Amino acid sequence: MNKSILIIGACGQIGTELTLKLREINGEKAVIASDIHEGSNELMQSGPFELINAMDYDSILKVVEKYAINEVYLMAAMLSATGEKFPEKAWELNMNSLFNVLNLAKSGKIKKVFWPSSIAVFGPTTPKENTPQETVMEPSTVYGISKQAGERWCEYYFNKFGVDVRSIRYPGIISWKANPGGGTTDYAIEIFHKALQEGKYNSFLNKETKLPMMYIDDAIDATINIMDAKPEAIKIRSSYNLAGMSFTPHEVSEEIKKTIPNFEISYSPDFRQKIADSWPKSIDDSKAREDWGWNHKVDLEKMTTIMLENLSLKYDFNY
Ligand code: VAH
Repeated sequence: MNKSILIIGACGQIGTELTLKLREINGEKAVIASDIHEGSNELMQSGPFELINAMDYDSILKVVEKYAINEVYLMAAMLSATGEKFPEKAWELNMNSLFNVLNLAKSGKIKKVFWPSSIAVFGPTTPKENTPQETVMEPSTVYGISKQAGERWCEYYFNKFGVDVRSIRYPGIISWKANPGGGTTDYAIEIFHKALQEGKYNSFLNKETKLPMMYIDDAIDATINIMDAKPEAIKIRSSYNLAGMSFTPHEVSEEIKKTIPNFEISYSPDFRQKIADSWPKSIDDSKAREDWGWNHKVDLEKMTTIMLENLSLKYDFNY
């Protein structure tokens, strides 16, 4: 069957680069980007775009029917930090958008769904090192609660209605093309921009806050790999643990100093410190590796090089 793909939330940090990659693979006409507002010039010029409110079933259905969509990547969500400022809105967006897409699949209007979960499903009582696929999950953020609930609904729709929905628990995602939006791990992106713009960064997480992270290319590869896997390979229909690397603000600042020796970091933890403290330090993603061949490629050193090289072009910075 020829793929006709709809990406909801295509203008976000992951959605932008996922759209570009899927268009590279499948051709621009096969991939419809959508969001509640228009996106970057690069995204808007790369292929078809539709305005969709992810909470409005009819606005999604209209585009699904217009393009005979058979696969949906639902990338729209309110992330952890913003979700703590607007808890009801976060719950509404994160849950209603998921129900809309699961119900489209249940009715047979689409064949396959990707929905991102997050390591935010884990909470303060979860083992912090090498967090297992199955363990205690008592999330303490609205974002984490919505992702935990969403995982249960994905598994329910698969078991009850045969909906082919696949999911990954993303760690913090690092990228330079599209700005992040309201996450707790965003410090790991901001630090590179500030290092080049100002030579210093005041981190909103403290020095030793170790969190699971991943470079965007690995996250996009994992997303496409799990969607291309044979159905029988997907043995977990809630969501798969996924990990790339784990590091602290101190460790990433030391890596930056190898290129920008005078870079200075300071620490002023804010409300996001409590969120970060509730999350794991490292993740056991052996199930994803066993079931559908996941393997990350980018480590802290390589990620730092990529980020500084690309952002120095953007800021015209010679180091
Ligand atoms: C956030 N970037 O910080 C997201 C992510 C694991 C963190 O889900 O909210």
